[in-house]
Amino acid sequence: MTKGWTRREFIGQGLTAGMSLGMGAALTACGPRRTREPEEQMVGVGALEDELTIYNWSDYIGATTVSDFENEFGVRVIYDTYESNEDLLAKLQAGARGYDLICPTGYAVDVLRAFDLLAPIDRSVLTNWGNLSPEFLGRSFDPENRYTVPWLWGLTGIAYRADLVDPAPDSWGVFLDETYRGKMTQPDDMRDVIGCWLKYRGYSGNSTDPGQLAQAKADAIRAKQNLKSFVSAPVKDQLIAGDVWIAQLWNGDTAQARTEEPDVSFEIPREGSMMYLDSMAIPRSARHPKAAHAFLNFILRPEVAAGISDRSGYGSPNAGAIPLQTRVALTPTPEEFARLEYQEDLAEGTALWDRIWTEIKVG
Ligand code: SPD
Repeated sequence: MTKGWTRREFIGQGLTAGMSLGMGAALTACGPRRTREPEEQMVGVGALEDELTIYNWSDYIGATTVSDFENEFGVRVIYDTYESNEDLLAKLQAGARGYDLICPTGYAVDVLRAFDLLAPIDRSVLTNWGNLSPEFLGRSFDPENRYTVPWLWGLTGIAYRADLVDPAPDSWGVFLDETYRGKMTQPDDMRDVIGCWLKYRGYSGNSTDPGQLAQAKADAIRAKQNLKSFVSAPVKDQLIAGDVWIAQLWNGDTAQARTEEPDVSFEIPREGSMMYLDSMAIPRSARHPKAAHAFLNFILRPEVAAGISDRSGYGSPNAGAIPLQTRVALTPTPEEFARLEYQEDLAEGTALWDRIWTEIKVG
């Protein structure tokens, strides 16, 4: 039903369903859910299509994952990247149809499913499925894993230059401190920025309480005066160059920066933080479902999953990959794990988050 929607129609449908878009970017889910019954997709074992188009986060794959797949399966891969769930959703919302595989975060899967934009996965051809660790299966955004294959998990924390910052920042409150004004960044990511300010005040990073969100907004606007910018992936180079000293950043991106600049360190703030699971999914408009399934089964091989985790610095949900990894990801201690909270769908609270994020960005 969503195929061929214009942006305006999509937004209109979203608002009808109780959804909203902030800054022309965030497509988020709440309100009435899809009506389509669960279904099976049977892709069978026939000849693969000769092409596969993947749309993934930047810096989020192994060094040879794509070329190894191309060589073994004789499929040409077109690989494109994005920097946020909002970018991904906006692209799909604008009617992009060329993608065979995408990599949304859990709460974005909720949105895609609500709009019936995902095709079910044929698990019968995923012979390597059993390598996945059970703790990453059956998450709330896809309880039966009908639509998603876990890819990587990560968390947001504070990356900083240990040679330039003293003491080490251990609180989200560092972004309110003028000492490092102009040398700090936060990601261009609504869920992470508002989430951190909620955590700072002791609330859930998924809160939809208007009073708590008003407090988070006030903190975020105050912190913004001290920021160089809201920036996501490019901040790695800025940390390496010393243009940025303190950044709210994801653990894997921090690990990537650290391979070039050993003084890049990482802290999980004492108030706690958010974690997430990103998963591969097949858009309903995919043109190469057999090749997509072949790729999914390929990345479920332990050695392939290990290569993806090693290169990106993010945690692998593949239990078989862990002993094969050559680089240990920046992994939380059990005590730090206890302070982490999964980012979940905001449902009816989405419109309020969108509005607050808009106000933060223009405030
Ligand atoms: N460079 C890849 C970063 C992937 C981050 N994905 C999840 C973001 C959740 N807010």
